[in-house]
Amino acid sequence: MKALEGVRILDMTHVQSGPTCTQLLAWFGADVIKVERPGTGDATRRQLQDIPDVDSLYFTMLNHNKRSVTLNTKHETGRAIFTRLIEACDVLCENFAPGALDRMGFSWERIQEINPRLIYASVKGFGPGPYEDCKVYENVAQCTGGGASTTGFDEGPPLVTGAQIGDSGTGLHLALGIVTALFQREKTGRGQRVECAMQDGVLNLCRVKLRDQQRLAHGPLKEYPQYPNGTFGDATPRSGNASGGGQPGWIVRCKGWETDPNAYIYIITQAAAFDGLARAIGRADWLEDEDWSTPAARLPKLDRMFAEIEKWTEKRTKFEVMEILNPLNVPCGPVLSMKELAEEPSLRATGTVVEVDHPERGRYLTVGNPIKLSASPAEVVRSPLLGEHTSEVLREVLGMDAQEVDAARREGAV
Ligand code: CAO
Repeated sequence: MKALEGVRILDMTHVQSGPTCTQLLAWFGADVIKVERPGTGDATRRQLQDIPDVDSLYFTMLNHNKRSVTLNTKHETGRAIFTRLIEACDVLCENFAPGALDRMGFSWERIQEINPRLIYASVKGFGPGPYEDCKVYENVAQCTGGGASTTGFDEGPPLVTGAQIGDSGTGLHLALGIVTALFQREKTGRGQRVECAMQDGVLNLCRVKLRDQQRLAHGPLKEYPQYPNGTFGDATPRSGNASGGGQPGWIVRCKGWETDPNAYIYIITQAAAFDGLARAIGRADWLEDEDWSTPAARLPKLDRMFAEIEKWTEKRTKFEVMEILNPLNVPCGPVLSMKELAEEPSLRATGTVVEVDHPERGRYLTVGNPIKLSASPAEVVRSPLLGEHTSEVLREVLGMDAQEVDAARREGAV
């Protein structure tokens, strides 16, 4: 049995944020019915295509374990079918531009009339306020949620990160909101509205930077590279590779850095493991020297400390450094390239990286479910072709017969 078996999701999501959410719910066993516009479908099917006329990896990697139905929700018959799907589902999930579902004739009030048990979940760029009508993509959310202003180096411009914290991050937030609302519905019998703004999701993930904003009022942020010689303004600055926690950390070069852009390792000089680290790099003298022996003494010269550590790491590969420092309990991690992650056997063994077969593109690699439930294992099933399950869903879920489905098809509603 799967954890969400019996839960049916009417999936009106597209691009990345919403599909991330419904893909997770599908991995937990929900029946996710993706409704797409006839003819075109989710725009990502045709974006960043690597093989002509074949669903892109952008689409396939975000829409596993779902069924696809094509339905024109602006067509009268299409709207009637959509209404019946709302009656038959537990959750409606969407991430259209603000107001799109209302413009189709499905306001929250109308949805509650059709099915008071339905949970109506949405991702939008912003919550209520001056920007509520704006369309938003990933990097806009990273900029407006505090990610970009706090990422990068002090002397450089704001930077966005490779991790899709605006899209996939907000999808994760929404998934939690949906299962929480399902849990509450068990007790009340009623659905509710679940809303996640991408700005809010990014800010939530940047929580420690708002912490630092308030700490600034009480003096410089001593773990930041700007301390002690640089200047602090009135807002949380970019912290380079400094650790966001109370234990100093930095990225240092390893053997081969001159030609390999990922020959680096992150090292955290946690106080409890500092003795071992100092001895390993040949600086046991630090332990006897009051200028170096305490965390407070080291704080004003973290740059010099990491430069010394780097003299040692530069002579070893990032994996050799891991092998030496791990037994000493020094928290550290090599900078892994996507190539290395794709080939990593342990990630294959746990199903975090999996190969999937697709009828049109053949085998491809994807990220499986990163959340492991012992009693509800996730099996990754390829993404659906556009409209692959239209007849199946209309018959099985709505009880329509073959003539009704054909008629809707002739009308252009499906
Ligand atoms: N039948 C008929 N019409 C359909 C349909 C269907 N099955 N599915 C979608 N449509 C219509 C919508 O109703 C909408 O029409 P109106 O503009 O007349 O209301 C239209 O298709 C386009 O929807 P959209 O405005 O959401 O799409 P877009 O490509 O212009 O914008 C995006 C995309 C992502 C910017 C916007 O949807 C958005 O801001 N979403 C919220 C934030 C979000 O999730 N962003 C993350 C995106 S991933 O980086």
